[in-house]
Amino acid sequence: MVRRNMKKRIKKAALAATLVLAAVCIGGCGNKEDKDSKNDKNDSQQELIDVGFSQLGAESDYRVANTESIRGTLTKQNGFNLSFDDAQQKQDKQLLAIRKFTQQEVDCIVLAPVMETGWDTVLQEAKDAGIPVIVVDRRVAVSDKTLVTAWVGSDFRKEADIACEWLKKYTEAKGIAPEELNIVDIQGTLGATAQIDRSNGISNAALKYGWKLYAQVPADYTQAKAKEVMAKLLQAYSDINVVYCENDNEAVGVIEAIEESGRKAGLDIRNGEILIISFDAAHSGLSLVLEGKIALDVECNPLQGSDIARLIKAIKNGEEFPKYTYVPEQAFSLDDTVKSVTLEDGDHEITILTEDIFRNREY
Ligand code: GYE
Repeated sequence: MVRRNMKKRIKKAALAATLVLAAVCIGGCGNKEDKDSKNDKNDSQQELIDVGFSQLGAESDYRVANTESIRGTLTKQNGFNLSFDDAQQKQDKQLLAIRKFTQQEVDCIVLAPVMETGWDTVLQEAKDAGIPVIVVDRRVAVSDKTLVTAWVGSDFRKEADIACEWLKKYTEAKGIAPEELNIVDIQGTLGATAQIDRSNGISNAALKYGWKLYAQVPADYTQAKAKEVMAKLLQAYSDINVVYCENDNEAVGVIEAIEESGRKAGLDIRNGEILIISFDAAHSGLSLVLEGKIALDVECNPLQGSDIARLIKAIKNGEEFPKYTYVPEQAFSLDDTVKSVTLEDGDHEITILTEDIFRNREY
């Protein structure tokens, strides 16, 4: 054991040196199929790569799919020996898990952080031990950028901007004036990157376009909390006509609250329906798009396993790797009033959801 750790330490010192040379930012690279990571196994005689994965929780369908994607790819068969830790949405538990992985001298730590701040010390400890850290999904706000070896995840601000531009175009097409929109934002876990970027997206758009944003209330990305919060909002504001839900599980809870209050979720604002916007495009969300209850669902892609596996191997082998990898995403609606929206980086098509597309989705 002692000798193994010594050997690992020497390997890590060499790795830490090559990391600095190897990290190159070559922009986003797509989510290649899991095949890739499976193909490059010839590792039967090779040592498995020890990976510690600190997952923030199991609060949503996105999260469950994200865990499955990563656990399903970092398998022994693919050359990995994975230790998994579920922090149940508690940062303290994630800090403990990272310290444990550092003490175990794993070859790589994968961290899906519950919030942005508070990581400097533990990540410095991992770096001092020569352990590369791959952050996935949300981001960490650290003063020393080299504490993060690489990152894989989504552009949450772009997701939000697509949603807001769609709302602008849709309501314009229906002849609804900006000041007629009475919006509430059901926020995610406060301090999480996805929450910060999605909340900023809607508050900026409301300001820019003259929409009324009645309230922004956190609901921790869960169905139960969102239902509770929405029931109160419906009592406080009788003329809400748009709900911006920061994930699908929240949208499910919000729709329950709307229906229990005697109102309807749908696209016909003029006839008293409440228009729902959501994020993730998980199975639960897309089935509500098909039912016409969610107007627009912007995908947040949890399938990051193959990108992560590829990164770990590149880091280990001292090969070049991208510092930031963005997973591909699209936006879905049943309604074809808005065919595409234009952001600074160009046009983004809105996918008109069909039964076929729905059935063939991976999560
Ligand atoms: O949208 C939500 C989840 O950080 C992208 O976290 C993630 C968000 C996702 O629980 O469903």
